[in-house]
Amino acid sequence: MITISKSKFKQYFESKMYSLYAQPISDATNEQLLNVLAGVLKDLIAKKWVDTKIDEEKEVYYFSIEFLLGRQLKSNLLNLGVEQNIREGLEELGINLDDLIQAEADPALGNGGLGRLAACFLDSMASVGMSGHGYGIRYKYGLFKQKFVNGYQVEVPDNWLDQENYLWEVVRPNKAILVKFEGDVHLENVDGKLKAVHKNYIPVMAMPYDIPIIGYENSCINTLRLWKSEIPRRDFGQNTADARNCSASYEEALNYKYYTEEISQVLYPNDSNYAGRLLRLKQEYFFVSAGIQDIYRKFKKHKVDIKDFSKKVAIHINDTHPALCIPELMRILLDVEGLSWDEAWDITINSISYTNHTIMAEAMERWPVDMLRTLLPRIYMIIEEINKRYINYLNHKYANPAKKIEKMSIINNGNINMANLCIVASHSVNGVAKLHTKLLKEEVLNDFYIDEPEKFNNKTNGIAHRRWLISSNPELSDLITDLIGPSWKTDTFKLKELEKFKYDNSVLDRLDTIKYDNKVLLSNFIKNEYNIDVDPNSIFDVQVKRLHAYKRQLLNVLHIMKLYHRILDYPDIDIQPRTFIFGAKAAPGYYLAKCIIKVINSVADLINNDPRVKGKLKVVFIENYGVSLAEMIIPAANVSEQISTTTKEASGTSNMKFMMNGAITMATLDGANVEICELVGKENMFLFGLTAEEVLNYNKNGGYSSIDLYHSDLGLKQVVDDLVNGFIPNLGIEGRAVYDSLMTYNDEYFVLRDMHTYERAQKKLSELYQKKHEWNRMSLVNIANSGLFSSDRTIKEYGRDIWFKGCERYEQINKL
Ligand code: NBG
Repeated sequence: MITISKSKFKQYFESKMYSLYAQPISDATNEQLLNVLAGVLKDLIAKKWVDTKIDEEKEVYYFSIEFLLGRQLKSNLLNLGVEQNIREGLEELGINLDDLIQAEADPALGNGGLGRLAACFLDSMASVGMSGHGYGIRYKYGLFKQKFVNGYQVEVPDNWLDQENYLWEVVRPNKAILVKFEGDVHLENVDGKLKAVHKNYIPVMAMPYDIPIIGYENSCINTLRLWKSEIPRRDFGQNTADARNCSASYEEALNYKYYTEEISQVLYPNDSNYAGRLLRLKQEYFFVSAGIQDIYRKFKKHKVDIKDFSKKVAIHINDTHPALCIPELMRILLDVEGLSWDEAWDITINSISYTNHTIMAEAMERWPVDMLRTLLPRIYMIIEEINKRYINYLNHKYANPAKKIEKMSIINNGNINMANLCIVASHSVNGVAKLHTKLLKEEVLNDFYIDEPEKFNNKTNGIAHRRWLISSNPELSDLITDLIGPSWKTDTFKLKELEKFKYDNSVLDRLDTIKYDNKVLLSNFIKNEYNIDVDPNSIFDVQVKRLHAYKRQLLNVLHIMKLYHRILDYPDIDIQPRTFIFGAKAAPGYYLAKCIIKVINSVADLINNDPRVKGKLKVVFIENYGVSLAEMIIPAANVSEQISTTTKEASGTSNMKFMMNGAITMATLDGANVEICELVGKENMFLFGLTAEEVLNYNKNGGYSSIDLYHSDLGLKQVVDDLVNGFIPNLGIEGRAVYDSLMTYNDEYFVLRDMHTYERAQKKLSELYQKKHEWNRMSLVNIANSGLFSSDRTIKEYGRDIWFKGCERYEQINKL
């Protein structure tokens, strides 16, 4: 929280314009105005930022290969509590703040839920006043921009740094760090002790770029430190005597430059999928090594005994991508500090905690031993030793250890299993929603759970309600404050008080008007971008998330086809008009996902241009879904489609955002939909589909035949056949590929199996929408019960149960 008067602000703004651009305000472009505004804000927070860095009793470091930040200006203004004065000050200078908000680049340094969760966590750590910082990579190119050409996804590079520097970052060359790749490692006798000596390595410089993370109306400003890879500068003050000479010839120098810069060049566009590529491994070690060395350097300044490291430092591994934190910390403790293995191991375990984000086998990281050993020889030695000792432990503990070793060892069949490494070497393993954690304990990680049950815990995900409600849905936020006062903004459990207005029709009507206004805004956007007319009175039924077979956008579109056939068969049928809205990027190499995009676009073309539909159905696929679009789409949704195959979606987080904005959830009992259901009750959402037990049972024992189902249900057969019989124009081999996934490959994700109950639930929904007050009552109940999903709650639980457990600050965090 800072205070600044309008006149002071204008003064600062003008002088910043002169110092940065030597020109009057009237000559400036929006980009320049934005730079100037960010410059003024950075000046205003500078002192507080430095002060926050004065160390707390214990600090949290959150390592994540993705941070999907979204635009920062609006959220920074909100958190600093200065939006009003700055808006008015700018207005007096003839500048519209909203234009500047829109002009900001949206840094897409993440794929989906995992990266966005990391960004919400940063916001919450600062907002609850926790000293918690992020470490990641400053990718030159973020997630690709998506365009549709003839209904196909085309990927365009996301050159978000076209201005060289990011608005909010501060580069700190004096904090650069050397990261070593390849080379040879020998154990040498140095001063009577066996030490690892790394020679002939390739040095890469990690340059830190810091972004301030501003807490909500408090004085806490944390840091997200993103590393950029560079060729070491000549004045780089590290001892590089053992480094390989990579620049002997001109050509070698060029190759070397490429080798170093390539590392932070581009974000892997994969979601919930294991890339398995050397460059990815380089990225992982690059930011982990830089981060751990950075923490160690800071720690040494305090002159605290190294044995108390874990009392000062909590290191969190967001999924397995930063798993090399473990051997890297061991390396420093062994090779730099000279500790014994047992001492180093104790410190490492006590410092490190790990979150698992998926149970899907294709997302599990397994690095080939040869690849890792060549790229990171010392790190490999350490992993090998961890594995050796762990197998030893299993051998002693179990009467029949062979089976255990097969499943639990870290190195197996020439691969290093990164999840196993994380579990063995951390003091806490958590899942991200109740069902997910249960599946980890009882299925996927059952052997580990039996071995060390106390390590396992659940932390149901959350979202930054400041961005996803206060900022992106100001009308709703004002209504809530009108009704129950402002305290919900810092304590979202207070939203519960809204329930007392359940039967107040005037409140329900206001809710309805707000939703309508948001729908108008989205309709205007759709009209401008795609020249499609959508009726804001129709149900806005939304599915926005990455495109993945398990998320079942296919189920949604097949159901749309069913509705379409019904309208064709019964032209006078009275059905509630609906606008189906999709937003989804497919990983560039994920063929089936790209085919599904083509199917949805072709169906949209067919339906939107058929006069017989008479506007009862519209299908809109919004291109390039990302954080900024989500901020507009979610507040305008009536229906939130959360229809993954049960057991497959670890949590989901858009489900929480929709709920908080008053959408009703159409859901399988998967991920955090389970918690939503516990909160609002079955009667305030629409449930369908196989249960987790049924899915597990099919997976284990078989017994499902999509072909049998197809032959026994004519309506189902019709829409499946549409994929290949020419009924949908402009659909060629993509329709066939999707058809095959259902028929030839026995419908792995039970799309056809769940169609019947889905359809029934959709019909019920459609009928209910016509009863305005009942619908809005459900909407209100959803908002009122969404308080649990603030990521402030999630972060406090991490603090209480994982990061600050057993230390003095624990008590404090408990009270937050
Ligand atoms: C994703 C899950 C989501 C979950 C987010 C955040 C990965 C590996 N996992 O269900 O699929 O909401 O993580 O926890 O990206």
